[in-house]
Amino acid sequence: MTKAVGPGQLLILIPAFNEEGAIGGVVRELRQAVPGVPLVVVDDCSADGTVNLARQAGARVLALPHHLGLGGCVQAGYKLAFELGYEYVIRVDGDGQHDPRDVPRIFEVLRNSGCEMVIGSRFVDGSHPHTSFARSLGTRFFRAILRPILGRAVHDPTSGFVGVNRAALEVFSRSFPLEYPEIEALVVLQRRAFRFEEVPCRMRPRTAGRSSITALKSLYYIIHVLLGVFVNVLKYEGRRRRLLRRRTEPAKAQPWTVC
Ligand SMILES: Nc1nc2c(ncn2[C@@H]2O[C@H](COP(=O)(O)OP(=O)(O)OP(=O)(O)O)[C@@H](O)[C@H]2O)c(=O)[nH]1
Ligand SMILES: [Mg+2]
Repeated sequence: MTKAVGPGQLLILIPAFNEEGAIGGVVRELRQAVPGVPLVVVDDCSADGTVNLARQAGARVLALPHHLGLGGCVQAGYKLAFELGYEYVIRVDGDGQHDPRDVPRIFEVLRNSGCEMVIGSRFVDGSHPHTSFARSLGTRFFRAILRPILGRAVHDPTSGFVGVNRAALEVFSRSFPLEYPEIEALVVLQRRAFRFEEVPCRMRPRTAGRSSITALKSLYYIIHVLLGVFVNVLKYEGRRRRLLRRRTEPAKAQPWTVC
């Protein structure tokens, strides 16, 4: 792959796991929506025809040798983009739920707002698209938890339709939650005083493949992400206190020196 040079360079990252029913269409739609923008499908060791279909449709494929799960899969893509020198990365899921026609708007806000992260949000304009009961309950719950932590509202904290700039890319290529990464990633950014913006986006129902978030997994999801969020908050508090202590402690007396 050729190295990206100069500012304004965008890479589209598509995590995919067993998405042979959708991946070809996703890549083709993206090529229409953002012609000329490089597309990389990060294949999470799929057991079906995802890799071949993605290539046939015109994407580059980073084929992981082992299954890493969604967070590891996205982080592998972030690392690649960072190493190649890209300025911006927009993640679009390989299941066809994100509408590629929204990518240019996310990119525009990413470039012009100076925010480190731009989230394609289902709910920002007050609309209530059809989502499962468990999913909408989880979204409400995490909205409430995140508000005091982030110091502002976030409407769609579980959205995977996310653009990042190079500063966030650098952070995420070093540290990114392995499972259910979207919510924890927001807390990781907040610890660095990074800003985010939400852009209203269409979200389509899945027409092929299977969602990772089954009813039973929703409970595991909530407990797992809650723990991750609090560990991140505690880490941040610990670091903030140490910094404050260092600033307020009187300077240690210098040992006598004989001249
Ligand atoms: N399920 C799953 N998806 C993965 C994994 N690794 C990469 N992915 C891809 O990550 C994207 C998001 O996965 P989804 O299961 O659709 O998760 P989601 O979009 O948050 O949940 P839904 O709204 O229920 O679809 C898809 O493009 C998957 O193909 C993995 O280990 N498990
Ligand atoms: Mg999905």
